[in-house]
Amino acid sequence: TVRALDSITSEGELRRRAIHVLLTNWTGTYTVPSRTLYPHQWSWDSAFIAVGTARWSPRRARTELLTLFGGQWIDGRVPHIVFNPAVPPDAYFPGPEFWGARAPSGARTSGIVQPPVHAMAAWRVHLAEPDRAFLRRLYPWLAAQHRYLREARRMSGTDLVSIVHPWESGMDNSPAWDGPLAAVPAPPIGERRRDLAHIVAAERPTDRDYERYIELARAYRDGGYTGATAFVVEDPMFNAVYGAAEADLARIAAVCGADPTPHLRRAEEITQALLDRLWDEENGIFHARDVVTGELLPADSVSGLVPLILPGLPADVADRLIATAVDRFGLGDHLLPSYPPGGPAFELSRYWRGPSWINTAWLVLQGLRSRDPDLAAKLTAGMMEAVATAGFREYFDPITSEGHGCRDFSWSAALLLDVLV
Ligand code: 9YW
Repeated sequence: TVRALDSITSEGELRRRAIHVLLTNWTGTYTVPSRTLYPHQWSWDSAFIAVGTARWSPRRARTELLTLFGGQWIDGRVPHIVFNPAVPPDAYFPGPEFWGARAPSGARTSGIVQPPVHAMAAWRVHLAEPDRAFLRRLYPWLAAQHRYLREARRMSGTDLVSIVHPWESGMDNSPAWDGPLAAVPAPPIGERRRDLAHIVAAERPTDRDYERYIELARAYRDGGYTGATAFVVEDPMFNAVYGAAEADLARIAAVCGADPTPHLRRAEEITQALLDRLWDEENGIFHARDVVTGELLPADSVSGLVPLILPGLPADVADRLIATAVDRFGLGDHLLPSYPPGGPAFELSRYWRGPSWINTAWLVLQGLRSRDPDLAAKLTAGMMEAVATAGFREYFDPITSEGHGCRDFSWSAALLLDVLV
């Protein structure tokens, strides 16, 4: 059976296999998320990959991040995909022709962003092997990335930043987006989806989802990659990561001889704005807010647990979040699902509508470690159990740990290496 074939027994073997995945997916300057599905450089994937790569080759981890920032735009944004010119243009859709964008370096890129986990990653890479020259090089680029978010994306006029496309959340087809997406007109895309050549349709977003993703991306592109789209949302994970990254930027600034105080102040402001605007006191979880309608979006998702990583989150809120994670997401029993198994939109194997992902588990783990070491140990064990059972798959059945999506998925390998240490 698949289980027997893929069963990995010892931690040493797990580590060896994780490094093997990262070696196989390394291109010389960056790591592809997957050889089959994602042949270019993805923004938040690279940050997670750098965290794990730092555990065995800090030099490669530094290269990974520096390569990604080679795709940064003048306005500071770090695009969600930096296209590899050596890969045939039709290998991935929507590719470089669709986005029609170029960074000052000449790199062809997309025009949207992903959760800004990069300062968190840079700090961890530095901790693995202190290198002040690396931080000095990256710090202005990280600061510019955050400046872009602050100046172009505070669309509600508060301290929270908005995403203008579900792809920017990193959780494409989360049930949280069902409401705002339904309001987006969806003409047929007339292009063949490349993902369905590799993965069965039942485990991926639907064609209707894709039609809307393409329509939103097209509208944003045609507006010169500025302003709003029909989808403007404040997402808890995106903002929590943004706040935690400001706290790490303060540490990086201090090493570089720069003033850390503006970063610390912003981390506090973002934390307070999350509490004011996205905390759902009745349900004990953070919910996304639709900036177009002003309404809080009702669906629970793992995104709403990620604010646990904020160093300044009040203890009573953290306690309630942990209770929600245990009661509704089964934290402690199995690997953290992307959507609660008892919820009305739950699907066992469809992408971000239920399956467990290693990266969101890792983010929650960063917030759990100091707050509840026992639960943190259980979550780590769940991550190890999933990959030991199924291999380094893209996502996992939250109940049985059966693997789904592509194999040899880079962040699953990288973040496992990080928690094995
Ligand atoms: C896509 C690469 C990306 C991730 C996203 C995940 C998926 C679909 O794959 O996006 O084609 O970009 O949802 O979080 O970065 O691994």
